[in-house]
Amino acid sequence: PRGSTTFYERYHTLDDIYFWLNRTQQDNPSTVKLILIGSSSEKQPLYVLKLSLNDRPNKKAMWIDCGIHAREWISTAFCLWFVRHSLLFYSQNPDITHILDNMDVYILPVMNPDGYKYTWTTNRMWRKNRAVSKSSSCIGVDLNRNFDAEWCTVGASDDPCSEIYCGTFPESEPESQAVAKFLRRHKDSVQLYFSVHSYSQMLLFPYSCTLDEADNHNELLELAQHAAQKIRRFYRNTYKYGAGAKTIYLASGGSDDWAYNLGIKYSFTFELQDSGRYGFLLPPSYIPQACNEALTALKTITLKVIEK
Ligand code: ING
Ligand code: ZN
Repeated sequence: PRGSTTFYERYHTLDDIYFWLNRTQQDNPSTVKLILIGSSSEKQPLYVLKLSLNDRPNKKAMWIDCGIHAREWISTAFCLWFVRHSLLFYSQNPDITHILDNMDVYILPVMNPDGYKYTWTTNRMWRKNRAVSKSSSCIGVDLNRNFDAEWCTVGASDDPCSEIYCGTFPESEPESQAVAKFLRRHKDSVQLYFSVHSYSQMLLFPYSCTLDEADNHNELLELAQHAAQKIRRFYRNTYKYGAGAKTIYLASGGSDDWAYNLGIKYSFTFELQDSGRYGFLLPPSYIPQACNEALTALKTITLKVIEK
């Protein structure tokens, strides 16, 4: 199935995704690199795929992570979709060509491999990672509450049994620590950060951890607004947009707030389809439109940032 369109219109097991990562690298040896950035608490590898379609000097970069929450399968499907789109349409589609001529892309398709695997084998609605707690028999930390952004102050819990458990300290989890270390090392080149979730159809930006506005709030608002308008025009679908705290809810320890405070001034969390009918159980037949909507948003924002 790999290589045919239909592969990207289905959800895939963790083993399938590891196989796909290797094949994608092997089939594109000059443009795709696999970077091992760490491993999960159950020792699954965390692979980042680096797309570098052109070797201009001093290129900027963007980061995309998917699958931070295990049950949000459309998120991981989007990372695969993005890679396919990039490799297939570079030098065909002017937008993706312009983006990849100006930027390298780091893509982490499954930030939470242990949780993702668990949603395939045992509990489809699992959200957290699968870390064992010292103080409780409950399993798992919410990786999007484990970053060092007003850690565990609001919209997070210090109860290991909670779905929004923040962990024992910021970056206590190998998955969040691997991402944070990688981005700290690459922060001078990484200009854009995207974290992909579902569901609720929103384009969010910092802050989620406080009601204070980000320094460049108006700029982020305008970027998100343009992206939402494009989705509405092309796909007749509605996405809300705004700072996380006012648009979805106050929540500390999120990756986009942390990346923003690190200095990545264009930092976004996308909540993909749908708006509640299927929720996390989005049927595979919705994958193409859901991914194309997110792709439209990502491209709209990135093209505008490149022009700045
Ligand atoms: N939503 C995000 C969550 O982790 C979010 C919303 C974004 C929180 C940014 C904090 C920072 O709760 C989903 N669906 O997971
Ligand atoms: Zn999520």
